[in-house]
Amino acid sequence: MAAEADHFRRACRFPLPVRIENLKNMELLEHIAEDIAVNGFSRPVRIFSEREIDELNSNLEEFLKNNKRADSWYSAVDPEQGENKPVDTIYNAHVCRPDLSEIVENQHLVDIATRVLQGNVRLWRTTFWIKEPGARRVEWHQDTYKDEGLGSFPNVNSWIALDYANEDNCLWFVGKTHSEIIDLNVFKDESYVNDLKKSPDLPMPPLTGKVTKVALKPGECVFFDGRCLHGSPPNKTMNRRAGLVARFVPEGHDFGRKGF
Ligand SMILES: O=C(O)CCC(=O)C(=O)O
Repeated sequence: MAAEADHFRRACRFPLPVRIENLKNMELLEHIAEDIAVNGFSRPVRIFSEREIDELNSNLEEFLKNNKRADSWYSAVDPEQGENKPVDTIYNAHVCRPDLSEIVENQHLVDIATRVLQGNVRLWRTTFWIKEPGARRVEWHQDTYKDEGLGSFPNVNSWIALDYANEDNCLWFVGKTHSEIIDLNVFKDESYVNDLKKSPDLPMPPLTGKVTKVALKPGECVFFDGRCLHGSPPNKTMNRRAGLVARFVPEGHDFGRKGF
């Protein structure tokens, strides 16, 4: 993380991580928008204070325990050895929990999405990503919703850390990959698939590019274009690593019947 932090520090005179209140400062908003335009993902931004995130976590504790489900869509290749517990998700919890919809439709998040997408936005979907100790990697992917046939569309995601997401289990991005859709055959590359089989770790991506690991503390957030190639390593820590992602799209974007 040190190299990435240095890169951001050089690019911006604000200390890291920047605080969401400072977004009233248009200059900072511009920096975040520029991060995403250039690299596909942003520097870490603090959304909630420690007290606020502790309170949110205690309000969510039972809900997460009772509603999380083992997911599998992100996994094309199982490792032949090593721990490989599923990743748990909860989709669109904001629809039934007004406290969550208030959080994800927070004006600061909407302001960033509006600036990045250059027009009015709407919240499209949310997902809790819950990695208990031993939960597997999320393989390298672009959020193009292949199964739903949604393809490439303008979007901005805010992934808010509920727990510590350290360099070894946070989101990893390959910068500058958000401007085109990667051919699915790239993910079938023999040496990449062999790496996936050999070990439960997240291998190097199947294309050339700079990998940046955006470590976050509870209450911090990374913004990204879903088309920026991303993934996350297995959770080898003794603690849960959970995050809540809110996905924004242009207000008038029509997904047809499937995308709601
Ligand atoms: O939380 C993770 O590990 C994966 C998140 C992700 O792929 C996403 O939000 O699109």
